[in-house]
Amino acid sequence: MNPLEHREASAGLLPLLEELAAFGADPEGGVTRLLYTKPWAEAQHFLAGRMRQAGLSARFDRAGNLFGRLEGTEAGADVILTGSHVDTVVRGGKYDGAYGIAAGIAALAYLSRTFGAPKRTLEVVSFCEEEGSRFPVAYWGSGHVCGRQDWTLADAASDPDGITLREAMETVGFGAPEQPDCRRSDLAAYVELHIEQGIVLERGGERIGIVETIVGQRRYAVTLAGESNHAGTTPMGLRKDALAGAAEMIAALEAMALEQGDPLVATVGRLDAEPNTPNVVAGRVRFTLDIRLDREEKLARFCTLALARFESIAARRGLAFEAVNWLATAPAPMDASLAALLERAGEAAGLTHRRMVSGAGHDAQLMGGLCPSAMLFVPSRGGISHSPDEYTTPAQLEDGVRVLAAALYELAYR
Ligand code: HGY
Ligand code: MN
Ligand code: MN
Ligand code: MN
Repeated sequence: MNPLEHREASAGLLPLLEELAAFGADPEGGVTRLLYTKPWAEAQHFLAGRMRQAGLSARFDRAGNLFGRLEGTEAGADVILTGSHVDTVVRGGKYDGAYGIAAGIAALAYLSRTFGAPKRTLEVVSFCEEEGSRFPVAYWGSGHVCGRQDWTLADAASDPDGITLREAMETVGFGAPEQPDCRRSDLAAYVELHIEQGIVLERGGERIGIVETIVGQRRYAVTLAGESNHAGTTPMGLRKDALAGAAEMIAALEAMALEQGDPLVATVGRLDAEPNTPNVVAGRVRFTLDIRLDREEKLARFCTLALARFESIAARRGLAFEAVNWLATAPAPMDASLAALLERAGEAAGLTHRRMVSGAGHDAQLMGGLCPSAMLFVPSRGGISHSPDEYTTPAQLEDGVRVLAAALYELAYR
């Protein structure tokens, strides 16, 4: 067996993915592993153990990012990093994020076992948070590694139960000033293996995808304040109904997005009405806004027009309107030479491949501002993700690890 075919790279991957999925397994199906919750902490400490078992040293930084390290022989050489995020959405799948971490651990263990110590140090990271599913902040892990995150948000951001990010972080033992700083300046490259979360590969029949650009993203928290009132005695014309106002805004947003056309997407994924009671006109509504496009100026313009439309709806209805911008990422081009390396590795493994845009946001989007970064996709069945039905076959999962191992070999051993 020619070790350079890296056929053994995925040894241990599948059981590791299953064990990881148990942390936050939702009785309704899927996985819910939100930042700084008990399942999150248990998963990170479990992964630290698996990294050490794989012969890596493991350490946490102040935000709870976990790094497994395979020391290189060339002192002072910058580090080659792979990995992804350990957090999930509510009732998400078992592959989003987790696959990139498990694959990185499997690949580093395989490379070390097969080729010994690398010239350049290899690390696999389990970023603490990427989704923005518990707190309005997203990319809390990679954002701090890149120096693009703001610690003061830890006190400004609260979850739906009113717990601040800092309180949650300290509850699971992170956020202490004496803990290692998150900022890295010693990275030569970042390569992230991830499920596609879309249907392009399955439709095209290719085995792997090489990401050229990750779309830009804006996230807002919108608050509408009207007047709670009696559902039976308040005439329609005298209401300041925050829920009816939100409904008009959401319908207007969808119409604007359809008019703009693909690939722009606009989503209201979370809505909380107060007092959320059948016989009370809603006095306050908070909802989230997630807008994405691969063109920065068009994305910014769409957001401006949408928020202006919301303001005019609110004014007409006598509602107070506030939109707080929690995330603004520009479209992120991936590193061309790393993309070419992944393509060559795919060819060498005899896998069909295509270049593509990622409609999903990823840690590589932020890492690309710090060091040359690239992303490798494997197919998602039916394009489904952020759902308990997220699925990728074992053979497809193993394809990805083979290509990742080949790319890491080129980057760290040659
Ligand atoms: O929302 C996203 O695109 C990513 O999965 N965080
Ligand atoms: Mn996700
Ligand atoms: Mn992800
Ligand atoms: Mn993502």
